[in-house]
Amino acid sequence: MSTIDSVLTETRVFEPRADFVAQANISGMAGYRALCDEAERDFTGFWARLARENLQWSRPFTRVLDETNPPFYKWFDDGELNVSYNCLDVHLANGNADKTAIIFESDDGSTTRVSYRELLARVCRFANGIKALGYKTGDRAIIYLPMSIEAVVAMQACARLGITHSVVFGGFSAKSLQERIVDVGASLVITADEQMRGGKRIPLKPAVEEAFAMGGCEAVRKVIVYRRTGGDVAWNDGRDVWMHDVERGQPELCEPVQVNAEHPLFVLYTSGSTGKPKGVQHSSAGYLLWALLTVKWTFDLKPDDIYWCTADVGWITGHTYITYGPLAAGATQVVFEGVPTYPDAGRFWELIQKHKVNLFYTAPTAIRSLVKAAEASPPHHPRNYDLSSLRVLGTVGEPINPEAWIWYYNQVGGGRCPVVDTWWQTETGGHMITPLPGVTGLKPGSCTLPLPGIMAAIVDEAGGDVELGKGGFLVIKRPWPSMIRTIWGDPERFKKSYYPEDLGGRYYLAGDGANRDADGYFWIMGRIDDVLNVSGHRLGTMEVESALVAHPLVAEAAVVGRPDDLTGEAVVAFVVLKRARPEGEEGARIARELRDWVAKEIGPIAKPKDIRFGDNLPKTRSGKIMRRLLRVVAKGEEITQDVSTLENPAILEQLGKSL
Ligand code: 6R9
Repeated sequence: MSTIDSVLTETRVFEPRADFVAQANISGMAGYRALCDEAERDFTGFWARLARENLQWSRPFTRVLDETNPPFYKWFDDGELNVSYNCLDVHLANGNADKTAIIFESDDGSTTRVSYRELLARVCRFANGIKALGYKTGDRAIIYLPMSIEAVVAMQACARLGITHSVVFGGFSAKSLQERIVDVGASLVITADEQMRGGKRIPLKPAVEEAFAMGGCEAVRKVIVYRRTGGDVAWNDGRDVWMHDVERGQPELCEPVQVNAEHPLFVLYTSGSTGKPKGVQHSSAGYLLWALLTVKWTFDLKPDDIYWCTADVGWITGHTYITYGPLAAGATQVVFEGVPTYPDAGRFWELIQKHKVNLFYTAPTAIRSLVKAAEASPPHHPRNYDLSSLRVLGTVGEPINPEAWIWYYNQVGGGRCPVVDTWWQTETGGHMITPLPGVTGLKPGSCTLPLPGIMAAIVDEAGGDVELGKGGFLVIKRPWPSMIRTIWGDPERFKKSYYPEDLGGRYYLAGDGANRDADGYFWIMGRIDDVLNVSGHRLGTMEVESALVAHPLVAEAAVVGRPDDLTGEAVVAFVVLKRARPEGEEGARIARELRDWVAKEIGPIAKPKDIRFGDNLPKTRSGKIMRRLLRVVAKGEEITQDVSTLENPAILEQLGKSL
């Protein structure tokens, strides 16, 4: 890794505007440095202060960080609190009972608003109902729901009772659902009859039936069903119960169960390097603290802001930046059921205009597809909407190529709004490396600097620091409150995956390669296994992708390595053009043009040996490109892996064809 040379040539810097800095929650480099210095000087004192100032404890902690059994760190571990109390009740006590908590925008465009008072009442009634069914602290519930107020209610109700939830994204298959029910040992499943996406009904409850038919789910006593569409569903009388019947007649007050700070709030499954998903276990207090602080810091949230994160609650982004962080911060947020392209490609912009959204958080893959859509359909270009309410734009999930960044900044943000490119992971619980809108000069494509208290660094194979400008492994040298506590049921795997002995067993290994420029800014090069070695030169797949996407014809590109006799590895590029997929002679001509382009942008070494054109790329339902599959396709091998998590499996065959 130490020989990675960053070949990104991005040099533009966008400094924060003085008027923004003046009003920012963390104001200017001096404000940022003061917090970083405090953390350096007195690490535990820094975190203790923040935890005391920002959370309501039913039993105050006296111990801050327990490092006696690394890497099983504990935070605030003699303290007690309730997460739902800290997200809801606190706002009733401070005069915000009637403030809107959620503006729910359904697929068909109707809007429902709930205030903090109403949301608390719903959470309490549902929690009381679950309690009446015999559930209690320590039980595990699987939540398999569409984007809805009900999903937030279900998660918060679990938190209120100390029931550990595990949300399974509604797009996941019955098989994935069954595996998670079994692994987490769930005794309760909360689902819906169907979900609505892009004007279509998609069944959910039938997948639960299918999962049960696969066996292993015998511990599940009840299936609670939210009636979303009223569609016909099979019913098991002893086991199934409607959500509205569970809530009916229940009191609007439910005493929160005070749990230990380390109590597992949730387990969320994520892909690892092997086929079996890992159940990432998060804590209660440490997790919530960072969810709350990062909402205030990264998005510069103000009391009157309208905030919108487009993620699904099935992903970590939806957990931290919809269900927990914004509510703990007392924000008003949009929760959106639908998809960005329905009824047309202007839906996001129309929603920002309609609800006067100030803080907008989405994924680079969404931005890239909207760039494409805006070019194909000029009426739905963001310039045709009033987006003047926007103040901060965010991205998450993958590196953003500078071209998409610039489009986002100019076309969506009107050249006025800072773009916070937030690097973090399911395992980190919240933002780790990100610009702060009133602090950091922005460089398109860089997630810039670590947040205060986050000891991010880049090291070599032996765990030694590398010099600025040299690439390496991204690590976090000290524990932080919202970190993963373990892999559910597999502490050994937790240790091996994230605290490898080669690095001394003390550094958290993120699994990303990264580089730091002369200003100390971090540039994420993609997953370690996505770094290519071509003729002894290391290349980030992301860098080649950035170069390709910079070409005027290219909408999206994914690059993988393929073993090559001559050069060790060869670059294979999968490309989606802004126009129809080219074939034959035309395809060959455009491929040549793109090769020369990459050679010009980066250097001849990065020239893709093989370019395949597709109508689309294989993506998970969360929008991540499945490079693992593309590597198989690039080698011309048959796909034997499970492709059930793919949004569009048919695309694989098309991409398998050489020109
Ligand atoms: C929050 C989330 C984590 C992986 C991570 C990295 C990539 C996320 C990024 C980014 C570059 C960013 N990633 N944010 N890469 N810049 N701003 O996405 O969690 O689904 O666990 O993915 O996503 O490779 O390691 P998760």
